[in-house]
Amino acid sequence: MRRYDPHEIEPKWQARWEEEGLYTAAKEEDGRPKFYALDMFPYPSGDLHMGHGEAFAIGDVIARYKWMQGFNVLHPIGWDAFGLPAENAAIQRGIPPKEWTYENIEQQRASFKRYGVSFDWTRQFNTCDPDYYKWTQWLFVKFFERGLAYRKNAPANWCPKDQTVLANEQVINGLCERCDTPVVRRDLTQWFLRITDYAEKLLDDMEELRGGWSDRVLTMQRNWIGRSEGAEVLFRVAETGDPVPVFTTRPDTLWGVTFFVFAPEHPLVPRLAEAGGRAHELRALVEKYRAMPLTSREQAENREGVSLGVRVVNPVNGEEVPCFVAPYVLMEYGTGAVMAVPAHDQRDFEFARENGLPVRVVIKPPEGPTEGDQLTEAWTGEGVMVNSGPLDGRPSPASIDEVTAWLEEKGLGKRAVSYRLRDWLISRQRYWGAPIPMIRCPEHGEVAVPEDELPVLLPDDVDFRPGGDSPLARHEGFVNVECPKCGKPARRDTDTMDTFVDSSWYFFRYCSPRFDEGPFDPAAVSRWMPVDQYTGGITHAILHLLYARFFTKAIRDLGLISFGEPFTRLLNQGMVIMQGSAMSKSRGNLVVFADELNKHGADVLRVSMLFAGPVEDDVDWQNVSPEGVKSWLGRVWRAVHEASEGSGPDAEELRRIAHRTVKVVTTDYERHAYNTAVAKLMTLTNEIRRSLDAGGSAGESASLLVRMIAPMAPFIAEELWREVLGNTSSVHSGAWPEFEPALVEEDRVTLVVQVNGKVRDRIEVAAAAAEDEVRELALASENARRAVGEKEVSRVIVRPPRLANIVTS
Ligand code: ANZ
Repeated sequence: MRRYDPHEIEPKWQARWEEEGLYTAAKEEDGRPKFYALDMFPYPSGDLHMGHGEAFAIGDVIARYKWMQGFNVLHPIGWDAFGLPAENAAIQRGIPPKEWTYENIEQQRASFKRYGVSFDWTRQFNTCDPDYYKWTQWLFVKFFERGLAYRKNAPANWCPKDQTVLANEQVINGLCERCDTPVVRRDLTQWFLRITDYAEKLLDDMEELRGGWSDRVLTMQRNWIGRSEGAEVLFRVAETGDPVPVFTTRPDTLWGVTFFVFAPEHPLVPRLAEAGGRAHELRALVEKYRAMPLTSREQAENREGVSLGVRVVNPVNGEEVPCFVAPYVLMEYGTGAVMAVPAHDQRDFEFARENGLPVRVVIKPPEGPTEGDQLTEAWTGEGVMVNSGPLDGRPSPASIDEVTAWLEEKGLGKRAVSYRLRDWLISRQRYWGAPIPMIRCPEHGEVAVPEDELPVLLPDDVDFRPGGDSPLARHEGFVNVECPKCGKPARRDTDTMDTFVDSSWYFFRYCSPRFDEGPFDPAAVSRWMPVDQYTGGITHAILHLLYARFFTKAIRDLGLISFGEPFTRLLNQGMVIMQGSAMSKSRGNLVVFADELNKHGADVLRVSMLFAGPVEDDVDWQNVSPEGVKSWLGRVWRAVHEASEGSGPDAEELRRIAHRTVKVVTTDYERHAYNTAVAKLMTLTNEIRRSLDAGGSAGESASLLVRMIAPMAPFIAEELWREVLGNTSSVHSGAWPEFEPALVEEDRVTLVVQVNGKVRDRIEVAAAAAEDEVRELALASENARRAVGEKEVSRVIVRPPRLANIVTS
């Protein structure tokens, strides 16, 4: 018998599959149901890393399993090839970004092939290909024509090191997400996409995604959009008569307003400071507040602020209260002004204490002090209303509606909804991105580049090093153009688009990647979309997914498609870490994917990643055991060889076990529980071994085993299937096994799962469940896992089939 040598069989099948065109999705309707399996496409910054090793093993198992079940699978790949990582790396190495990027793509492509990923390579594209970004630009122009893209002067987060603007979400604790440089504020005129127009739809349509997306991700999206219901209330400046609306979620606290706060950027601030006779003192302070990075202002511990010297009139009681400017009020939220209720809002409370302002209780807490000057913190709960004129004695929650109705009646306010979500700033002052296809004409203002002149190509001959102006702004030939409307001299926009724009529609392009009459062929999209299963890291749980959802809705409103959600099901795998922390070169705990691939081969590495734990959990490389997996696959190899030599049917008992395994492993594949599937397949391997050792046959069971391991370990499965079991067509096309119902019927008993002797769960199991299976089931129990919590499991005492006791240390 030949030895199991991955390095011999893997290159062979890689070449054969390519020759046979096994993974090219059918272009035409062929009677099979479609399945669009999508993996988040990679950045080409260097070769693949361990994280890719996990993510793409999962994505590939999903695709292959569907293939074997008879689906017409679309499993495409491309590269998210624009962006700062490529540009910075290229700057450090002195190679043009394009060259560097395409070299890395080739390297990653070769690694994917060695890893046995079943991509349809005929559909590959990269977002930096002019054939792709032409359509990114086209979509931008369509958005512009519909008023969804607009240019405005706005304060922006600026990273002095990367020389670019950052979105709020790219600023972490005041530092640049990429290089940890403190972020400063700059006023720039830039392009925005009006995602806020879709805030309500983005929220409402999440209903469609329930069940297909994890609650965790849905909650993250919901919080990001941040919908608040409340009222807009009209205050008036006593000295000038200016109306000032405020957004509040607590109109029931209107009688407790003791001061009023404006954001430093509020347009009324300069004029009011003038009116209050404080213009001079205020200017420098307001500038200081404005310069604070937006993200850190809200959390500013110091509740500083300055008096404006004017007062506003509270519409409910005619009371006049003093006005301030403070950095904790943001211009981007609500109306940029706040009615301050220190007794019931913690930030207002801190501000009042810091600045010696009165605190008036209007919602009586059930216990504790009720006098403003005795409070030690704001009371934000419910209570009975006091000091509130006509509403005294009412319960506070109910009065929110009453006050709002009363305000509406008097014309002093109205119901209002506010969102945390901001419009999406997409201008980047960098070279390696899709140029924004706009021209600025002195006469005609912002003019879109006409469709027949797209793409606006990125010139190759630029000085792409950062500093001062952006590289494109320094390129005379690029900048100076004629206005498409009047032909007079005009200037091109020299910014490029945020790469999140590129990745907001790539999944449409895969459906018809060479289509040249539009971003996609509507017929192809209606055939393949929406994506049936999207797989990728939890790090993209908010932005990428929100932007992709927004694009899908906007594209629908352009009339190009008829659905509004791009991804029916979403799977977020965990990260690959090392001894509890992220792998990195500087920490010295980096495991290099290519080295592991060279050492173990693709099948062993793939199964090792899948066996390491539930897909959603982080995988600690420390606990990954390629040696263990290699020895299992070696056992499979030998058992299948031996089984292929025998004749006659498998023993009844072995058949029962094998068919039962088909049943439970199929369920595991359905719920992406690959780790438990591997455990069950290991058990089946042992049973086959035992039968063979006893002189029995195992041909049927071996054939079932090979098919069940095929999605995870495609090379060894194909070798055994075709070369050893003598099949003529690939194991990967349409051979998922079915079980015989009569063989899987079994007696069920109740397994009691204990943690440290306490009963935590009861699970129905087969009366014949083996020790391994019982242990697996016990460890997989949600209730047991909750009881174990952070503790370490030291051993599991198993008395199959009725008892398992998990002992922690
Ligand atoms: C008075 C009040 C009394 C408030 C009270 C809260 C509690 P959410 O829930 O996050 O939507 N606010 C409004 N605009 C603001 C801005 N531009 N910058 C900072 N804070 C702002 O928060 C809504 C509340 O945040 C609003 O309701 C307002 O304070 C404040 F007992 O009004 B509230």
